Amino acid sequence: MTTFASSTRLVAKRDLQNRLFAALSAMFAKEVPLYDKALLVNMACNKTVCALLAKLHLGFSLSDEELERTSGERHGAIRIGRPDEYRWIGRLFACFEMEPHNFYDMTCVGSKSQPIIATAFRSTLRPEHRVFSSVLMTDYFDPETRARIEALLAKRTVFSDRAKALIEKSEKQGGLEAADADELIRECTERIFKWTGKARDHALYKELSAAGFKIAADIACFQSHHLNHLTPNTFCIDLYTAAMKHCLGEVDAAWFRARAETTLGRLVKEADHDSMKLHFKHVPLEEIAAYRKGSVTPAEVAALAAELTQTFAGPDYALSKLKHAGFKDFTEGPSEDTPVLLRQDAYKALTEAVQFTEDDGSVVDSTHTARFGEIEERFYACTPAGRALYDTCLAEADAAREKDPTLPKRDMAAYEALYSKPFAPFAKNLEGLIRQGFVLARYLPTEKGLAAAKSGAIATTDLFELARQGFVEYEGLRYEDFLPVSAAGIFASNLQQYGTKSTAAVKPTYTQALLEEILGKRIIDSNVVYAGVEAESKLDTYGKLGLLGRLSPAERAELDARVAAYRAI
Ligand code: OOG
Ligand code: NI
Repeated sequence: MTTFASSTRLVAKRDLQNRLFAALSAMFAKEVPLYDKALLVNMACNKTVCALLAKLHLGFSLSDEELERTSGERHGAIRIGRPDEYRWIGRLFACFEMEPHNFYDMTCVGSKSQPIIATAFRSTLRPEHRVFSSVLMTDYFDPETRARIEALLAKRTVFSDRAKALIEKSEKQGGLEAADADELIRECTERIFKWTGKARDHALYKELSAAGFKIAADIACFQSHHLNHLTPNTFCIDLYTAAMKHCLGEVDAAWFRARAETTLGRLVKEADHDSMKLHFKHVPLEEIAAYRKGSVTPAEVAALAAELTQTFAGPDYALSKLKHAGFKDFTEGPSEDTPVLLRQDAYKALTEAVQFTEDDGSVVDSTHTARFGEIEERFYACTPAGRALYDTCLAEADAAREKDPTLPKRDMAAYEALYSKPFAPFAKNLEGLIRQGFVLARYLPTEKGLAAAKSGAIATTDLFELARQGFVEYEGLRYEDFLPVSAAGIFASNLQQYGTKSTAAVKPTYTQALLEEILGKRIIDSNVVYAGVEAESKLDTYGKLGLLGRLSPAERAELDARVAAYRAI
C-alpha cells in the first residue's frame, strides 16, 4: 500500500526531463540573447514550413501548442573536469530517464583530437533531449601540466550537498515528488549548468591556451559545467541557416528570398509521408497515413518566401544588432538531398567577459570564447553498412570542399552540387535506403492486414509488397546520436583551435570500459537498440499476420539474435 501511495506521488521521469530542458532553455536564453532570438527565427521558419506542408498534405496542421512541443527538443553539451563529477552527472541524468549511449573517443580523431572522452545521455526509446558529456583526461598531459590542472579542479564544488541528497533520494525511491524535483531542476539551472562568468587562475588559463590546450582551459578554470550550447531542431535546416545569415546581416533580403524559394521548393518534392513521420514524431502514424495529396504551385512557394522575408524585416529579427561572431559558412553532415543521420550548423562562438579571481583575492578581467549556437535536423538512423558508406562519402565531400573553401559563400548552388556528388551512392528516399540496407525502420501490421491474415489472404513476406497492399505500415527510425567527426569539427571551430597532441611520455589509450568504470554504469550501444527495435517490430508484424512460419530458419535466427542482444541491455 505504502509503495503504491508513494509511487503515485512521484513525477514521471519523462515529464521531469521535459521540464529540465524547458528550464535550461530559459536559463540559456537569459544568458545568451542571441540564442533566444535564434529560437524566434527558427519558429518563424518552422511555421512557414508547416504552412507549405499543410498545402502539400491535406489534413496536416499543427497548432501553435503542438509546434512548441515539436520544437522543444534540445541537445546540449557539457565538458567535465573530474571523474567523480562525471559519475555524479551520470547519476543526475538518470533522475531524468537519461542513460549513457555510445562511447566517443575524442583523443582518436586525427588532427582534430582533443584530450577528452565522452558519452551522450538520453532516453533509449524515442528520445527528445540529449546531452553530449565529455570528461577531461588529465593523463593526456605531461606530469607538470597534469598536476596543475588536477590541483585547480580539486578546489571546485559543482554538486552541492543538497543536489547530491536529492539524487540519492531519487535513486532510493525510484523518482522524486514535485517539490524535490523542482529543487533539483533549480540546482541544475542555478548551479550545475550555469554560466557564471567567473574563473580562476588566469596564468594557467593563458598558458594552457597558448600551448594549444584551450579545451583544458575551458574545463579546468571554470567553476561549473556551463552548458556550452543548447541546440534546437528545425524542420528545414537550409531555410533556417539562410534566415540566420540574413538576420545577422550577412546576406540581403533578395538573396534570402531566392534561397527560401529554393529550399521550400525542394520540400515540395522531398516531403513525402515518410519524411512527415520522421519530422513530426508526435503525430500518430495513422493520421499521417490519412493525409490526402495536395499540391503547391511555384507561385505559392514564392508567396511564402516573400512573406517570410517580410517577417524578418521586423525589429524582433534584427539580430545583427546583438553581439555576434557570424554564422558558419557551410552545414556539417550529409548533402542536402541525402536523408541520413543528421545535419548541423551554428552561429559562431561568442567572446564573453570573464572575471578571474586569483588565490590572493585579486581580480583579472578577461574574455573567453566558447559558447555558440547550433541548430540541427535529424534524419534516418544508419545500419553499420550505411554508416561506413557515409564516412567514405563524407571524407570525399570534405576533400572536395577543402579544395575551394570559399565556394559556399560565392555560389551556393555550385557548392551544393559539388558536395552532393560523393553522396550519390545513397538512395534519396526511405524505401530506397531500406532496400539498400543502409537505414533501419519499425514495422507494424494495419487493421486491414490483421483482417486479411484471418481470412488467409496474405501471400508474401515481402514487407514492401505488404505495405503496398495496405497490410503493413512502417516508419524510418530516426538517428538519435552524435557524429564524432562533426563534434570534433565543432570543438575545433569554436575553440578556434584544431586538435592537440598528447604531451604525456606515452599517449594513453582510452576505452569504453574506462568510461564505464568512471560512470559506474554500462554504456548502451545504440546500434544494438536500433537493430533490436527493427527486428522486434518485424517479428511482431510477421507474428500478427500469421507469417512467422514462412520465414527461413536463417532469417528467423538473425531476427531472434538481434532481439536477444537488445533485450540484454
Ligand atoms: C561537444 C560537441 C558535440 C555535437 O553536436 O556534435 C556536440 C562540445 O562542444 O563539448 O554537441
Ligand atoms: Ni552539439
